[in-house]
Amino acid sequence: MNEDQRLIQFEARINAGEKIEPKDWMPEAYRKTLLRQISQHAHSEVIGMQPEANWALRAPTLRAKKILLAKIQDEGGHGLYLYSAAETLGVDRAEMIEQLQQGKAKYSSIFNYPTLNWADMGAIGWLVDGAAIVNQTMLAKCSYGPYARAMLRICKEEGFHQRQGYEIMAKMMAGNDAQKAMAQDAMNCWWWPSLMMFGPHDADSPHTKESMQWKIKVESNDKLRQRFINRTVEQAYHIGLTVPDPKLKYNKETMNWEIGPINWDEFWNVVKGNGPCNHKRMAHHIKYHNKGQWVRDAAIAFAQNETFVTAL
Ligand code: BYC
Repeated sequence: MNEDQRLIQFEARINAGEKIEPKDWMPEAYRKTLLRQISQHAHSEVIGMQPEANWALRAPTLRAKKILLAKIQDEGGHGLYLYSAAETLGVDRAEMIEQLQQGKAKYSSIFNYPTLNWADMGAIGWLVDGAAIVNQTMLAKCSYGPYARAMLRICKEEGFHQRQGYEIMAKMMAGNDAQKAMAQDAMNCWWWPSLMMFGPHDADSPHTKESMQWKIKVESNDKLRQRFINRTVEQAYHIGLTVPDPKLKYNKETMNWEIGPINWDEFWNVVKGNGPCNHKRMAHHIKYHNKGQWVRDAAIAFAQNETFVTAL
């Protein structure tokens, strides 16, 4: 078969709803897009541990601390599933991490904002994990088998994360005026950056068309963002939080909550490395990655020794 015939067969498999597996033939552009997206996703999970770890030693109760520690550990696990899924496309984890540290690979814009008080933990769980679930439930239907399967496991855990965050917000909104003000402040800080997590509007998204054709994404950035808005506005109202958007209005015909304009200058500024915490996040990652070098060396030495002993 020549390249054109292979492409026709590949697209027919995708249109028939089949999963593409690592050893199957795939166009180079499909492999590259997946590698870019899955590695970015893996980096996001790992960098996303940092804003939450900031509160691991300051959680207000033992219960809250145990839940937070479990959540942070889950995020590390998600990173591992995702690096493993990305490795099936022919690049190893060390190389992906090098790309991240050299600024050649991205991670989600959302993790460049600071977590200054406990309500920020609530907002991350409720809004950030809430947005991630909407995006990842869609990605569980992705045409690439290893990515889709990783998403199934991740989404189950994200459900708990989202409820953990909503519980923190609901508790604060049932508290005194100062606690209510903290929760509202966190809502004000995290609402717009959470909407930006879904990426640029469809018309400005260079990858959406091809990614949807190959079912890497099965729904567009705007469609997912709208689903998240509709869910979250109701949840905010239920516990007495105000959505920080004076233009927010319900459209009875489309049954959608319509929002005011998103500040895309802020988004691109953060993506380009100029958000409030970009430098801090990367410096922390590099420092602790280097500190862990002895663990990786020891693991490799152990594996080599095992091979040596088995060979004897
Ligand atoms: N941040 O054509 P587009 C979590 C970039 S972690 C930064 O729409 P695509 C959690 C995009 O890469 C879960 N960059 O791209 C963890 C592209 O740039 P390049 C995180 C963004 O890929 C710990 C350009 O903009 N979730 O839940 O078709 C604690 C044009 O965009 C962003 C994921 O990673 C962004 N937000 O669609 C708590 C989801 N958005 O590469 C919670 C996986 C866009 O051409 N990723 N860009 O230079 C995806 O689903 C897709 O990649 C996106 C973007 C929807 C994000």
